[in-house]
Amino acid sequence: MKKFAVFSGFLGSGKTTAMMALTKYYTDRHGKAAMISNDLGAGVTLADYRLAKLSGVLSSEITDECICFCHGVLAEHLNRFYGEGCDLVVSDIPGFGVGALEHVYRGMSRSFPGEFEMAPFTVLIEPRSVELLRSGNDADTARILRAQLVEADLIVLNKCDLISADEAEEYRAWLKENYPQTDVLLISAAREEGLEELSLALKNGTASMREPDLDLEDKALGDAMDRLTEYYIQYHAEVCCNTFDGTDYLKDIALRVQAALKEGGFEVPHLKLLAWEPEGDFGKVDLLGTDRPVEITRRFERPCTGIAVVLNANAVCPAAELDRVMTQAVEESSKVYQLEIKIFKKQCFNLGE
Ligand SMILES: Nc1nc2c(ncn2[C@@H]2O[C@H](COP(=O)(O)OP(=O)(O)OP(=O)(O)O)[C@@H](O)[C@H]2O)c(=O)[nH]1
Ligand SMILES: [Mg+2]
Repeated sequence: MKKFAVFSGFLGSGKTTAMMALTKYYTDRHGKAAMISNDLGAGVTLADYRLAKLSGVLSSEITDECICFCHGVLAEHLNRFYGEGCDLVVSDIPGFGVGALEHVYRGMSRSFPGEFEMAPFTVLIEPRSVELLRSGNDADTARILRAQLVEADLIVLNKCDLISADEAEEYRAWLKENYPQTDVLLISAAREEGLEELSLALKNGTASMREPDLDLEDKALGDAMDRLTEYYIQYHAEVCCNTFDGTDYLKDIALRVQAALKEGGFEVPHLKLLAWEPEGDFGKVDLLGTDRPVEITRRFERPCTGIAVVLNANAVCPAAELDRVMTQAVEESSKVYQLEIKIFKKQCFNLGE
């Protein structure tokens, strides 16, 4: 079997966490699986792929292009995994993933007829996004969420650990009623719950290859995408004496970025802060909005002396301003923690430019 599925969903909905959990679970119980991390950035290794590697998940990365437009490269990655005995490969998609059915599912079927078996097009959503939709909100985020869900073959409500079982069922019923073409599964990727149902849905299901009524020219949707700025930095940080708490250091940077963006009236749907020691110990901190608490996703197990750091941000903020905020936060935190830093790579670009 050469099964392939795309995981779409809003920034921070848990695609990477779910792909990592599923890949491990599926490999343990159903057959070998792998994941592809698809993010934008020129020739760099981004946080999600590094996280998958540090977590021991079979994975690869496509960074220079969206899988919508590089079918040959995607096919190479898929064939390598299938050649290694994988039955299932899942990939995420950068930006908001809107249009993936046409560009990836039908596109791959046209480029490589009959070669890959398409599993249901899977869209992840988290409870607070369902709440936003239920409120009838018409802001950018709600428009993007609706455009994503209309395309879905399978909706996965993630982060169910954050709500009660009754609420989860209520949300499922609402999603089912509003998107009757799909199945709706409940999972908690972080707690590795609901993965059997998800495995079976991907293993046994096939993509509908529908052509939903999707207005890709929707100006508001395009404008919303254009407002997003991506930031990437990779550097090395070494303490001058003794050791330091790598997790607290990442958290300190996140708090500074959060405060500065909030003060400027900007938003940050997802800031990822990942750092690791040469022996493999690592820490990860996430920020999912200026109004939400900084989350410690994984703590370093030991005190740090020298770490490699990758920070990725998606923000609704002009590129120059985001660059300034991020650079200042890194400099200030590094000073407080008495770290000498050496920057290897930095990129900041607006998706609309
Ligand atoms: N409580 C809870 N948190 C989760 C769950 N899944 C993911 N998260 C957290 O949500 C945040 C974002 O998760 P990611 O997997 O990075 O989300 P993503 O969709 O890949 O984000 P982008 O790559 O920015 O699009 C991280 O802090 C995760 O730890 C879950 O099931 N429950
Ligand atoms: Mg991700």
